[in-house]
Amino acid sequence: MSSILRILKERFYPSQEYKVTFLGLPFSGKTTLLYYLKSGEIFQTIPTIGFNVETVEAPTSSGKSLKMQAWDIGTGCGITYLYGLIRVYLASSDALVWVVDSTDEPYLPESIESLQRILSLLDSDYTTNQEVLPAKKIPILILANKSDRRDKIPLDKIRIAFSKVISGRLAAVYSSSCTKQEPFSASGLPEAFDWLLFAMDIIKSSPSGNVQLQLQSLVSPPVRDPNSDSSILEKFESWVARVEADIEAEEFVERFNSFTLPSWDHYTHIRIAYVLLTKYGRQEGKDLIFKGLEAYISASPQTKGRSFHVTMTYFWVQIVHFGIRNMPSLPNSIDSATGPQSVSPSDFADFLLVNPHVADGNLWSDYYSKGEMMSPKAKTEMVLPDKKPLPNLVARDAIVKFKPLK
Ligand SMILES: Nc1nc2c(ncn2[C@@H]2O[C@H](COP(=O)(O)OP(=O)(O)OP(=O)(O)O)[C@@H](O)[C@H]2O)c(=O)[nH]1
Ligand SMILES: [Mg+2]
Repeated sequence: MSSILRILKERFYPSQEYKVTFLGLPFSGKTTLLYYLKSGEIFQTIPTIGFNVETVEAPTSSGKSLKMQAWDIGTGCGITYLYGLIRVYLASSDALVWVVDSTDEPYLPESIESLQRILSLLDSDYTTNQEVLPAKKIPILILANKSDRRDKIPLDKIRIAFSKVISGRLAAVYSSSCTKQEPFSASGLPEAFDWLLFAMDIIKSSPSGNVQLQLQSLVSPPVRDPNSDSSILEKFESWVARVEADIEAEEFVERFNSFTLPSWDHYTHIRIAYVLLTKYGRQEGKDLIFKGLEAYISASPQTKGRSFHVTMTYFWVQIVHFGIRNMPSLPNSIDSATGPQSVSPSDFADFLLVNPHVADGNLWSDYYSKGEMMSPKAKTEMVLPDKKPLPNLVARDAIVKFKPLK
């Protein structure tokens, strides 16, 4: 199934450039780095859910520029639940940039352990292949980030700490910083990316050929890691397959309005939100979702025993709207008042690819306690989250439009 993901990734994000995945624990600075490379500016970020995909040009100390399609995998919801997805996305990457918050000593062991786990997963996927162990071949650039801060861990200490994990692999540790604190500094990056460019060039021209091609020709099924939350990955992959065979958006809306949808489950809810928000914009789309769901639940035999839940509906509308904003090229002007737009099913596949977390039906529990979400009040009126705030669209849009926050 993972091959479906790889094919879709290629279809929506074809690229002649190197494909590089930015990963690391939450708050390490991945998104700040991505948008610094994209625009030369430092933006105020918010924890990323879903992915940010940008074609960026990194400076190198040799003067060559490294053009790459960069995937910033948001770990704002925690990295643990993403391992299954990460291994799939990494399998079609040319390099991994592992970002470490070098001011956060208590979390250094967790950062090392997470990288170790990801590399072991990659290795185990391919142990049946005699010729190539991708995790040993894909260059790994470890950035000891936030090096502008006085309380940083010394670079040598970070190098030693990561040495065991990266031994035998094509890997290097560099310090880096991206900050708008005075004096403005973005340093260490040219040296670090020079190494990365060099390393990727070596692999590309290595006698064993292009790692990418070898990866694609592998047919062995991935080895399951019992500790990894692969259920999300499986669900997500089944969704992607489902989109391919799903009815067109127009028919989907008609059948929603006539209470005759092919099924009534989490996938259907997300597609309803996606189609109506992209077709009618935020204001009208939200009203149609609320009214439509309420009417559907009271009229259709498919929804027997269910009742309409205001806060849950609002939560998913917000997550889907945020996810649409996450897409590198917005399918339609979601906030415009220009009237209904046409939406193709492939847009929805693209949306899922960048926002795989929406397949997790329990995502709300990152924001709300069970007691709060299941309270009678939350059912009938919008209740604010009691664990952490919902993703903030205003801040996200500021990043998307590349306007520095004053
Ligand atoms: N001082 C300093 N702060 C930084 C640097 N890079 C990022 N930050 C700050 O660190 C915080 C987290 O940065 P993000 O880029 O959002 O981190 P992230 O890794 O994308 O986090 P998630 O999306 O949660 O996975 C923000 O407040 C940034 O301003 C840096 O080089 N120096
Ligand atoms: Mg981020």
